[in-house]
Amino acid sequence: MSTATQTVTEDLRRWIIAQAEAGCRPEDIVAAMTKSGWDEDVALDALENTLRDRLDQVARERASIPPPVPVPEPTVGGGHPVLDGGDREVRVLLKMQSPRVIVFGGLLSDEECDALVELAKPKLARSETVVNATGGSEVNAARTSEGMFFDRGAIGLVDRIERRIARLVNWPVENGEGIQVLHYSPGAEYKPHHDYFDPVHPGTATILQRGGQRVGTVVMYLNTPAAGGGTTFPDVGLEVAPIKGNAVFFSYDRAHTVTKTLHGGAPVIDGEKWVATKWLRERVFV
Ligand code: PD2
Ligand code: ZN
Repeated sequence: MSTATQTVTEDLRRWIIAQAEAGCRPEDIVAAMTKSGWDEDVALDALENTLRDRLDQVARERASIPPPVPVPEPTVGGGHPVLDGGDREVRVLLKMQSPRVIVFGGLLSDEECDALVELAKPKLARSETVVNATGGSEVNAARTSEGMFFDRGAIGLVDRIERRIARLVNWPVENGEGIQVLHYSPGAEYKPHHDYFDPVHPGTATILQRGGQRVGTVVMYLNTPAAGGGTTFPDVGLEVAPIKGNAVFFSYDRAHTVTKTLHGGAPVIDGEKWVATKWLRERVFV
């Protein structure tokens, strides 16, 4: 092969990056290239340019990760398996560091679950998701559930649950959005998504005026579906079983995929599913 005809293709660049990221020494990469017919000068140039571009790319990606902010965090460091929810003891069933996920056992009593479902039933409407362009909301095929919102503190029951959650996750009750109750019929699901608002979308600035970013979520299971309906975290292959009265809490200290908080509601296979979701903001939610 003559030097003049040797063009550095995208495939070759990808191969060089793969070798370097697998820990290959530069001299070994060049040796492998010359062995397969590359001129040594061309190989050296290709290596240098490719790795410099790759380092620039990694630096740019790192720079675009926003700095972390304080997030709600239950007092689980002492290893106590039961937490004081103020008016109720709540069990810690699972703790995961990244993503930060904690599964609570018995956050709600059966009676509280049933009461939330009955209060929500007459008010259900097809669930909407945020429209990124405007900050408004609309019906979306990725979210085939029906739902309704309770204003914060709307009734005694809601207020009591909100205060229990605030105490458990050490986050002011005022920073919480109103509780949302969702109902899924068989086949309904909530495709994987992040609960934070993506800063690149034009509508986000408007949404953030009401208390800043979301930094935590509590999904409470109000019934136990016959089959399906778990809450999935695809980045780490975790699925939380939807058991009546239990809840999954997760936090995200920046609006970025590094938090690994991609999550979804798996399709309900048999029966129906009821949940109540509480989203927590950085500041007072007005
Ligand atoms: O219903 C669920 O399991 C679920 C899954 C993912 C709820 C939400 N997200 C949510 O309300 O944000
Ligand atoms: Zn969600």
